[in-house]
Amino acid sequence: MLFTDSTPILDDGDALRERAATDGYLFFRGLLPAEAILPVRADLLNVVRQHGWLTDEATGTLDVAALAAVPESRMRTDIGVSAAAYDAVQKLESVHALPHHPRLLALYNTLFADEVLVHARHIIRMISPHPAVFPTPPHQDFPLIQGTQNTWTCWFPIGDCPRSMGSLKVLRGSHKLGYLPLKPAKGAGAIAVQTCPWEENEDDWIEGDFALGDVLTFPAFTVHKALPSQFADRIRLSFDVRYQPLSEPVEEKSLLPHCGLTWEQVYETWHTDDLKYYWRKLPLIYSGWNPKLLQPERRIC
Ligand SMILES: O=C(O)CCC(=O)C(=O)O
Repeated sequence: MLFTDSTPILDDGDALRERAATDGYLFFRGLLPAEAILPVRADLLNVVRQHGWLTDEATGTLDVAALAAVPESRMRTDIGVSAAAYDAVQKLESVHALPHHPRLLALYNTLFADEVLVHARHIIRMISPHPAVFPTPPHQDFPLIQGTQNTWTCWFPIGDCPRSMGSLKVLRGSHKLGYLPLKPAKGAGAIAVQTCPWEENEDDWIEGDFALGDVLTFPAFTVHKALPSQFADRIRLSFDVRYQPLSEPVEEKSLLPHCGLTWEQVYETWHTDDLKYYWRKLPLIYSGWNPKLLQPERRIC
């Protein structure tokens, strides 16, 4: 089944909450303007080019042999490129500005009917055909992020991303299941929810061809996974970023960079100060971290 476009109810908080309570996701066609995304795409591909992997910018085609020569130990297999390339991406000011786009802030402000906290930890996937990189397995974000259960993931591609390029799909209604036991898995996060009877109904998996600007968002218990890419030589660029009501607890790792760098290192070449440490000015409530939530259970249902 295909995503329902919620653009017609974008400004109606009650309608958004009602639909999200039923489906466990919201999808918006063209929410982000091309002029907000294209400069970020250029910045990301510039990093890929500097590492010698890009052969065609328009399509995001890679020199597969050059990328495959990067040893697995130097890869960020959850991201799709080397750790060094990902550090360079995390230093980009444009990457940290995009999640604060007014259209995203307005969406979550309407959805939460509350002030919005943008998590500072943005994940920039650059899913590539490197042999150690696998499609993201079916999982819930809550064990990985914790804090309030009312944290929403926002997934959007940085360029067109049809299903054939490995876009994200969600299991409709799975947010109602609460926390699901885990098993180890290949792919981003390295965990998957255990196979359960609800997975047998393929019709409950909702998917779609994303065009530049389309946005998918879902709460912390919604099961989601990536489709396998049909392209042997293309990079899939996407953001997954997170938003929550400001008045609810946040786990402190959500405010750290998604790489080994410090914020001071991330900020080294920025031209503006507005977004530096923006969360320190906010009245945050912190929650603890429960490592047990990430421990795979042996029982398979
Ligand atoms: O983009 C992907 O492949 C994974 C994204 C994801 O798991 C998420 O948005 O939480």
